[in-house]
Order: sequence, then C-alpha cells, then structure tokens
Amino acid sequence: MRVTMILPALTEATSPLFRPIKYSLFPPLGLATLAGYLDTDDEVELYDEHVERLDLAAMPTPDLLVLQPYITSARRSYEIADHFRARGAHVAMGGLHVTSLPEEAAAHADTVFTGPGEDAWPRFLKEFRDGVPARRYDSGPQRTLAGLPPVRRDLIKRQLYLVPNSLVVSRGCPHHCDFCYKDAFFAGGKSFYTQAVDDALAEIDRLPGRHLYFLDDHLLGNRRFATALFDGMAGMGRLWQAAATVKSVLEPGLLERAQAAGLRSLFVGFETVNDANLAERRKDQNIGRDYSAAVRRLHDAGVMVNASFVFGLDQDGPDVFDRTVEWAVRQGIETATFHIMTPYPSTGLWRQLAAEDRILHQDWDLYDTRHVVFRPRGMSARQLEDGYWRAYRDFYRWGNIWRGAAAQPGGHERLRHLAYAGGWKKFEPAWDALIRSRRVVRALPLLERTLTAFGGRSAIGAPR
Ligand code: B12
Ligand code: SF4
Repeated sequence: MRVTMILPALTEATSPLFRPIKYSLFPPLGLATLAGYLDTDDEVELYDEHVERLDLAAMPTPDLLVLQPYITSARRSYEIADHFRARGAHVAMGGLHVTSLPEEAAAHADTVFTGPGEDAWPRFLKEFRDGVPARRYDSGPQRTLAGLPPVRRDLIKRQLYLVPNSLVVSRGCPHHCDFCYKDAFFAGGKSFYTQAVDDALAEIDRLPGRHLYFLDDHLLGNRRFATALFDGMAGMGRLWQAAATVKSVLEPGLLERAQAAGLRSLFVGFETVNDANLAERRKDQNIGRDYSAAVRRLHDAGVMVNASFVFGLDQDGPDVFDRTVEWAVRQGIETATFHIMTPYPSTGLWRQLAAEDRILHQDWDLYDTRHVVFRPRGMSARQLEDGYWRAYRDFYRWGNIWRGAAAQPGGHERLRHLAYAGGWKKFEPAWDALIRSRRVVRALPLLERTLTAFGGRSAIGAPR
C-alpha cells in the first residue's frame, strides 16, 4: 500500500510575520506515531509543509493520504485533501481540529477520526485493507499506551529541525482549564494516561545525541510515573526541556529529581497574574500559588523558565500588558510566550462566549492566538491586539533582557539568560540563514552548550 502523510502548513507560517525558526523546531510527531502502525512493506512518505514546499500536482497519488489539520492549517488541509481525493486517494484526517469539528472535516475526507489515534487507527487500517473502511472512527474509552509500536523516526528529516528529539510519554493532563482543547479531545474516555516507565525509557534510549524535548502537556502530572521516569533517566547524560504546572514545581521532591535527570528549562502555564481570571477559566491548580516562589525555585535549581501568559481574559483591563511584562522581567524569566485568549471550538470557553454572543467570526486562519476573535470585556479588541504585540516588544527589549539577567541568582545564570533570551529573539537573520541552508540541526550543539554550560546547580531551595 502507498501511504502519504502530510502535516499541512499553518496559515501564519505562510505570512510575512512568520518566524521560520518557530516552525523548524519540532518534527511531525503525531504522524510519525501513526506511521508506526503501518506494515513493513507499505511504502510511506512523511512531509511537513513548514519545512518543505510541496508541489501537489507533481506528487504521485497514494492509496491512502493521512492529514493532521490544526485549527489554522484547516483551510490548507482541506485544499490538499480535495486535490488528492479528486485523483482517487482515500483521505483520512484526525487530530485536534477534526475532533472539534468532525462534520466540517468530513466534507473533505473519506474517513475522519476523533480523539487520540492509538485505538481507532489500527482498527481503520485493518478495515481499509479489507476494503470496508468506515466514514468515522471515534476513540473508545479503553485508552492505553501499552504496546505502542516505535515511532517511525526514520521518516523524519532530522536535519531540518532544531529539536529533532521531541517525544511524548503521556497523553493529556489531570486538569480542566476551560480554554484548553484537552477535555474536548479526550471526551469519552481517560484524559490523562502514561506509558509504562520502561517503555518510556526505551524510547529515550533510542534517541541519538543528548538533547530531548518532552512535548507532554504536563510531564510532572503523575507523581509516581514522573519519579520513576526521572530516577531511570538519572545517569543517562540527557539534557531536556518540558512543560509542567506551577503547582508541580512547588511540590517538594519532584523538581529535584527532574533536575538531577537533566531538566534545564521548563514551560510553565502562569496564564495570568490575576486570581479572579483563574477561577473563571477553571485554572484551579494555579489559584493562590506563589508564582514568584515557583520561579525562584526553578532558578535555584538552574532550570530556565519559559512562561506562558494569556491576555484578554474577562478580568483584564488595559493595564494587564505592562503589569505582566514588568512582573516577568522582575522575576528574571528567560523567555515568555504571550497569547491572546482564543476560544477553540468545542471548549468550555467557546460555549460561554457563544452563549454571550461574543464570538466575532469563524475564520479559523485567525484563531492563532495573535488575533482577537471575540468581544473582550475589559478593553477594546484594538487595545488587546496592540497590547499583545507591545508586550512581546517590551519583554524582549535589550534593556529588559539585561534587567531579567540581573535578577538571576548567580553570574553563570546571568550569562545563560543573555545567551538564551537574546539568541532566541535577537538573531533572526542568523536563524533564517540556517534554515535556508536546510541544516537547522547544526545549531543543536549550540543549544546544548547553552543548556549545559550554566545549568544544573545542585542546591535547590525549598518552596518559599
Ligand atoms: C509541538 C506543538 C506545536 C508545534 C507544532 C509543530 C509540529 N511539528 O507538530 C508549534 C511550535 C509549531 C506549535 C505552534 C502552535 N501551537 Co502548538 N502544540 C504543540 C504540542 C506541545 C505538541 C504536539 C504534539 O506533537 N503532540 C504529540 C502527538 C503524539 O500528538 P498529536 O500531534 O496530537 O497526534 C495524535 C492525535 O492528535 C491523533 N492524530 C493526529 N492527527 C491524526 C490523523 C489521523 C488520520 C488520525 C487517525 C489520528 C490523528 O493521533 C496522534 C497520535 O496519538 C501541543 C500540545 C500537545 N501535548 O499535544 C500544542 C498545541 C497543539 N498547540 C496549540 C496552540 C494553541 C499553538 C499555537 C496557536 C500557539 C501560539 N500562538 O504559538 C501555535 C500555532 C498552532 C495553530 N496555529 O494551530 C494548542 C492547540 C489548540 C487547538 N485547538 O488547535 C495545543 C494543543 C496546546 C494547548 N494545550 O492548547 N505547536
Ligand atoms: S494544565 Fe495545560 S494542558 Fe492541562 S488542562 Fe490546563 S491548559 Fe490544558
């Protein structure tokens, strides 16, 4: 069987504001995971439109075309699907956006999938080979990552990515923030489950080099699993980055183990510096937590912080941008990711805003967290968009990068702060040149050096 898998380009990736490096970070892991279920004699090609241009007309027609649309790549995904369907390929689509809006996707696909793929996908493959594929498969309640076939990393063009070693060892998360895709995606079954620790360690062992990036929603979400994983990783000589919550950082014990196993930077969803917003959005796990103590604890451990913030929540007024940036700079946070609140279809937030008639349009291209797609409560849409861009500019001004570095606990950390924050945002032409050379992976040793040279202090402060 001839199979073609495509991760279509996000709309913003084709705009002039596009930051190529952001889309040359991670390979298409979801599709490479699904490819693991194919037979060894299937002919399979995996393409990622963020890092390679596709000339659809020149491409051969496969028996099966597999697409993974995200919300802002939905339009492009449907274009690709229509093209290949007209030529006789069977088109299968799944993932987050399809789960949110299966009927919309079904107009462009022969088969759609909702929820995580691991149970329905092998069922479909069998029925497709038998000539009786169904129109729709829903992930059932029995979800497990046991016995997962190895991810087909041989299909990934490693040299095109800064972080070729991305992996996930769990699915979902134990929390229920109402702006998040998570509850809708995992509806009808378990919404947080992990691999067996030995399987996760075997997956890590298969990855070349030192650097890893865990894309799990919340790597520290299951304490027992995380403890065993980090204990198993200690001594492997890995350096890694991941995501977790404020609450898990403040819990004694876990961060220490993560750091000893090689954690050097953590993505943390702070979201807002206002508790009333947190309660409204059901981000209960953040309420009443001492954010500054979490940052201090990470820094004391030599772990850098990538802080995520959302603007435009109902309790936000026009002062939210300056307050948030000022707070983040004062803490010495190395990198920040800002978002305009975006109601993804099928989330709790979507339902609330729709009921209040506050959704402005359904142009999915603009649901990229950079555009205002709803009527904000505490400011105008214009103020929100302008404030969002200003926050990015202000946070990454050299003056603020220096101030942030000065807030670090020691000289090594200050240097690392300058190298990491400055390198990420201030050397765009160098990144572009690297991408044009089609050897982005050459910058990986530099990233590893930045993470190692100054990281890994041994004394970690207890939560304060
Ligand atoms: C890596 C990542 C990125 C990378 C993507 C690059 C890449 N090559 O994949 C980059 C940095 C580009 C990125 C950008 C953004 N991202 Co992002 N990203 C992720 C992240 C952390 C991991 C994705 C991943 O690899 N997961 C692991 C694999 C195994 O799972 P998967 O891809 O979902 O695939 C499985 C299933 O979905 C399903 N499946 C998928 N496709 C198909 C197809 C078929 C046929 C079948 C059967 C099954 C199936 O089976 C797969 C195996 O289980 C997720 C969070 C998460 N943990 O998933 C957020 C996430 C996808 N991102 C999100 C967001 C909001 C964004 C941004 C808008 C944020 C921003 N402003 O910067 C942008 C733009 C995205 C957009 N415009 O829609 C949201 C998406 C919300 C939504 N409803 O679309 C997520 C879910 C984070 C969150 N918690 O809110 N992101
Ligand atoms: S903690 Fe993160 S992944 Fe979990 S529900 Fe909240 S936003 Fe989603």
